[in-house]
Amino acid sequence: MRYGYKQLTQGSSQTVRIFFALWPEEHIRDAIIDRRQQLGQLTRRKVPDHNLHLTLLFLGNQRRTVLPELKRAVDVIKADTFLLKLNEFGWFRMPRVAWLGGAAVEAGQRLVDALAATCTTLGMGYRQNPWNPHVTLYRQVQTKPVFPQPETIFWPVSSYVLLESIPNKPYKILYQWALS
Ligand code: 2AM
Repeated sequence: MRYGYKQLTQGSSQTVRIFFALWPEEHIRDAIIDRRQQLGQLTRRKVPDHNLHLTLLFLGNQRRTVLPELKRAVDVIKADTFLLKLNEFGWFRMPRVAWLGGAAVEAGQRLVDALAATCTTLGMGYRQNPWNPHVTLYRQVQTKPVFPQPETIFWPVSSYVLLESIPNKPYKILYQWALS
C-alpha cells in the first residue's frame, strides 16, 4: 500500500507544490497574449492568461512547514534587476510544450543560482534543470510546430515570486520579493 500512502501525503495539506517564477505585470502579460495569437490555436491546452509565468526554479512538492523558513532565507538574497528579451518561440519535446522565450541573462542566472543555493542550504530536495527562460503558452503539443518570428518583448524584471500550483486553480502567489 506504499503507493496509496504516497498519494495521500502528496495531495495532503502537509505538502505544497511550489516554484520561483517571474510574474508579468499587466502590459507584459498582454504582450505575451498578443504574441501567442500569432500561433493560432495550437492545442486545446492553452495556458490560461492569468497563469502565464516564467519559471526560475521548480521545487516540486515540499513540506508546507518549510515556507516561513524559506521566506526568511530568501529575504536576505541581494539580487539586481535585469532586462529579459523574449524573442523566439520554441518547443520542448519532453513536456510537449510550446513557449515564448529568450536568452538567459547573467543577472537572472545569478538570481536562480542564489535561490538554488538557499534551497539546498535548507535541505530541500529538488532537481535543478538548466535555466531556460521561457513562458509556456500551450501544453500537449505533440510535434514541433513551424514557428513564426515574434516581435521582441522587452521585460524589465524588478521582482519575483514564489508560486503554489494547486490542481485546477489559478497559481497562488505565496511571497513576492523586489530586486534592487
Ligand atoms: P514551465 O511551464 O515554465 O516549464 C508549475 O508546475 C510550473 O513549474 C510548470 O508550468 C513548469 O513551468 C514548471 N515545472 C513543472 N514541472 C517541472 C519539472 N519537473 N521541472 C522543471 N519545471 C517544472
